[in-house]
Amino acid sequence: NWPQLWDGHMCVLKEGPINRTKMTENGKRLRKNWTTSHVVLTELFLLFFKDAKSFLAMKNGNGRPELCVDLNGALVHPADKVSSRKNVYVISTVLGTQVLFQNECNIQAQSWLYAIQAAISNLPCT
Ligand code: I3P
Repeated sequence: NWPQLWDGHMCVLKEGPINRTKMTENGKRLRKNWTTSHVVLTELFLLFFKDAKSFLAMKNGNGRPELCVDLNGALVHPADKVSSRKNVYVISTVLGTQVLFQNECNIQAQSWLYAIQAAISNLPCT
């Protein structure tokens, strides 16, 4: 028996496709591996799914996200120097994970930045 992340009361603040890669885990740099994910912003977590279908499946009790970023105490800011891509932002968590996200469209990328910043600032550990 596995605990379920989705309790039916979780509120989706924003969702949609985004390019992302993990860059650091437990404070250690990883080799980047960019993929397109379906990302779901909730009040507590930024969830990365393979696609929108996988998110739907999880809501029905099947499966889990590929990556779950704890927003409590996290930081998000522009990260131009760590990638050759444009419109790259980094989320850093208290546990030493860093995830980069990127969109070719700067308005799209920025709207994710603002939504994530707003969610973080509503959490106790800021
Ligand atoms: C990496 C891959 C990444 C790239 C990274 C490369 O090569 O091309 O997309 O990051 O650049 O090393 P490989 O596939 O062989 O691991 P960006 O696209 O973010 O620039 P880096 O070495 O400058 O991090």
